[in-house]
Order: sequence, then structure tokens, then C-alpha cells
Amino acid sequence: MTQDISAILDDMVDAARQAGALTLEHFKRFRELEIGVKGPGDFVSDADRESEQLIRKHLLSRYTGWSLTGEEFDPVEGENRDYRFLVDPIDGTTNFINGHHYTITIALRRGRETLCGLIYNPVSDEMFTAIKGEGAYLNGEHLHVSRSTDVGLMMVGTGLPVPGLSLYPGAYQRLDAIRAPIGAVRIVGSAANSCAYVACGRLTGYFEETGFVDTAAGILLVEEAGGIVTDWWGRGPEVYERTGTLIVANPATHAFLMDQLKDVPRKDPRD
Ligand code: LIP
Repeated sequence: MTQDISAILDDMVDAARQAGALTLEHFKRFRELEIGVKGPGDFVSDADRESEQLIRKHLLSRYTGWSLTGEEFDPVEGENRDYRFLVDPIDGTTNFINGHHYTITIALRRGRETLCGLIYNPVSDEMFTAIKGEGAYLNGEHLHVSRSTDVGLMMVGTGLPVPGLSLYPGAYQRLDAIRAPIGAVRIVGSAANSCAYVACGRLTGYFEETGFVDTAAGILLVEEAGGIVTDWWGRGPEVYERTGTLIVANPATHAFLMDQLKDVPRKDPRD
């Protein structure tokens, strides 16, 4: 059966807006949140769990039998494994619990293909959306990555791994060299928001070792906004899905980052 992807994206947008309102209530009193620790540098709050529950309920009651992978609970394996929602109910939990901008991100996949996705920043009320082949949008306005080729004006986003947990710590020792010729390096604190910033030109590029649930929608958004998406060794997003090493960037910044990262030794045993 052919699905109306635009109607499904509308339902995903509704879910994200509702989860945005819910999480904002917690965010307003971030100093009082009870914080759980899932692992080193990996936090969770009631807001993450409530947000994921709301999104699950909203989507799976409309798309019965479909599958869903979220960050906070076990995956739902419906009888329809073809269609799967990927949900990060709060991307940037560390930001969130400290009162900084965070996002909610949802992607819809059919098999290995991302059909559509969104990144919602409830604090700024910015809704980034993309449907495969139909462009990328911010609050309904068409997006394009930065067209700048000037190395001196590049602004690159990244995120720092928890010490000892990175498969590629060498990459972050190159930050000085990456920083030297360009305009600036920024840590946005949400992988999804970093991708959204590349899609709308607030960053010219972003690289990190991060998770696919956080970035599936962002990858589509950047591709649809005319950017380039590879892993650190220039291979397509399907390889990044395994290695977790992502570059999303405008063409000039992509070439610059590839040059900086291509010698990082590949260590992933699955690679
Ligand atoms: C995290 C992001 C963080 C990034 C991590 C990870 P979580 O997601 O918020 O900015 O550096 O790689 O993506 O754990 O907050 O959902």
C-alpha cells in the first residue's frame, strides 16, 4: 500500500509539538529535575520518558503494527517491520537538564531508507522538516546549506565524547588543527540541532561520533538542503549508520573536514 508521507509527517509534527509543550514545562524548572544516570555522561529525566511515551502513543495508535525505536524504552517490533519510527524524545539531555536549548527528533524509515523526518526546538519554536526528494524546511520556509566556500568563514559544530568511550579519540585531538584556519568551532549540545543548523546555514558543517536515532532526520534534512553527508572516511550514510562517525556539511566544509579526519585510524570492528 502506498503511504501518504506528507500526512504521516503532519502526524509526526503534531506528536513533536505536544512533546515540546510537555518537555517545556519540565524545562522551565530545570533546577528541580530528578536526574537519572544511564552511564558515564549519559543522563535521563522524567521529561525524556514522558516525551517518548507521548510520541509512541500518538504515532502507534495511528499506525498500528508499525515499529518504533526510541532512546528510552525497548523498541516496539510491530508486525510491520518495514515501517519504523526513530524517536529521540529529548536530544541534548545534558543541555536540557542545565537549561540550554534541546530538540525532539523523529524520523520515519522504510527498510534502510529515511522517508521523512523532523527536528523540533521547543525553546525557539523552530520546526525543521524534510521529505525525501521534496526539500528541507524551517517553519515552512525552504532551506539551503551555506553557499560559502571561504575557509576563514567556516563555522564547524562538533560534540565531545565521554573520555574513554570514544572509538576514535584521535579525532578530537585534531580540534586545534581544525580550529586554526576556520572562523569558529561550536558545540551546540544536540546532534539533531547541529544537523538542523547545517541545513539552514547557521553552521557550515558538523562532525561527531554519535547515534543514528539522534541524526537520521538530520541527515535527510541536510541532504535535502543541498549538503553532503558521509562518515569520516567519505562513505555514505549507510556506513555511518554502523560506524557512528558523521560529517554533514556544505560542499566546501565537507572537503575541509574530510581532509582533517581521513587519517583517523578506523577502529570499528564492524567496519
Ligand atoms: C546526545 C546529544 C549530544 C551529542 C551526543 C548525543 P542525547 O544525545 O545531545 O549533543 O554530543 O552525541 O547525540 O543523549 O542527549 O539524546
